[in-house]
Amino acid sequence: MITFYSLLHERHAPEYEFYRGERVACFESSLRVEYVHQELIARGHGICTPSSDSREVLTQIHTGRYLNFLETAWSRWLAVDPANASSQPFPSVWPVRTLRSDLEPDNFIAQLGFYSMDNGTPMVEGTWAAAKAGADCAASAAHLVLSGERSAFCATRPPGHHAGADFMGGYCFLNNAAVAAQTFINSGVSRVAILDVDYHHGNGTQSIFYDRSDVLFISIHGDPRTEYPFYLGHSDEIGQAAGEGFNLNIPLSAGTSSDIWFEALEQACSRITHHRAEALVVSLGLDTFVNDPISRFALSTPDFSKLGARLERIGLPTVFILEGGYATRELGINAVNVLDAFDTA
Ligand code: Q9C
Ligand code: ZN
Repeated sequence: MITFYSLLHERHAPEYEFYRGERVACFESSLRVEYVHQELIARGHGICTPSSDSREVLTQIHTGRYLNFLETAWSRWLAVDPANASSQPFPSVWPVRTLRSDLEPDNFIAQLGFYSMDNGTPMVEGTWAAAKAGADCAASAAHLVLSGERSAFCATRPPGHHAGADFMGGYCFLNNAAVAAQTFINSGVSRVAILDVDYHHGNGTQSIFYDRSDVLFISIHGDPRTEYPFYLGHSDEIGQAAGEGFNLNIPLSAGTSSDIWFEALEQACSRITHHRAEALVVSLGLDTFVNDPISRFALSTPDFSKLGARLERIGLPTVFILEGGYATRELGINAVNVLDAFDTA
């Protein structure tokens, strides 16, 4: 399967995040994509650098002021104090209920909270360049599939599915899956489905398309009553206005077996067929893996082949976007198992 990849991902390499009150090495590391890249080459997949500029489509997915914030964040962090060059900014205050989220404050840390859903999404100097390259890969993959290729894969990081129209979170900055889906729509595809199989609910993607009927969003994920992102992803979220009926959440308890997970996948696949989708975007998180360090489903390495084969049977032109997956050494094998099974099904 043709894969889009940019070395610029390496420029997003924060040193630490917070975990249970302590500073720990980032789970979402550069090595993740390097393992995927290695495995793609070992199994003979072609690798391309992105050929499309996602700037236009990004303005359809994200607000102008959020994009401007992200692009200029690092220089304004340095403007606060040049010594900030060697430290990672984290938000510490958020506009929750009763506080105003219409007025952007002038203070940089207050802005960071204004545009963040958590304090778990560290930013560094190269974050914008890496995230933008990922979005360019997503647009490129959709264009390749529009030109007649059956499928394409984006071996990108940072991931995207927690990022909404005007906020970052969950290691995500730009919503790559939304970029791919919107690229299909812009080229005249009337109905697109996004299937999010990451362990965590794709709150950003859901919120971006929640009132639209042209993009069906389906997510299978850890129940938000106990799992991140906690505040979205329940089964009663079905879409609103024109989008009513075009959002499907299948939350499963932490600890769910792979048999139950594949039953949920059947439900998702039949909804995609029923929607008469013309193209599919898969938010391919591999943190459903049994040995994932921050997630609690039980898929095995062979299960990822089973997933790829089932997705192929949907029969649609498909763009795969890498999302989460933190069992770093196994990530390449698990990801490429999905792609190889899709290719050979
Ligand atoms: N501090 C994705 O899989 N919290 N994001 C983890 C460790 C957030 C995961 C707890 C998990 C976000 C794309
Ligand atoms: Zn995840």
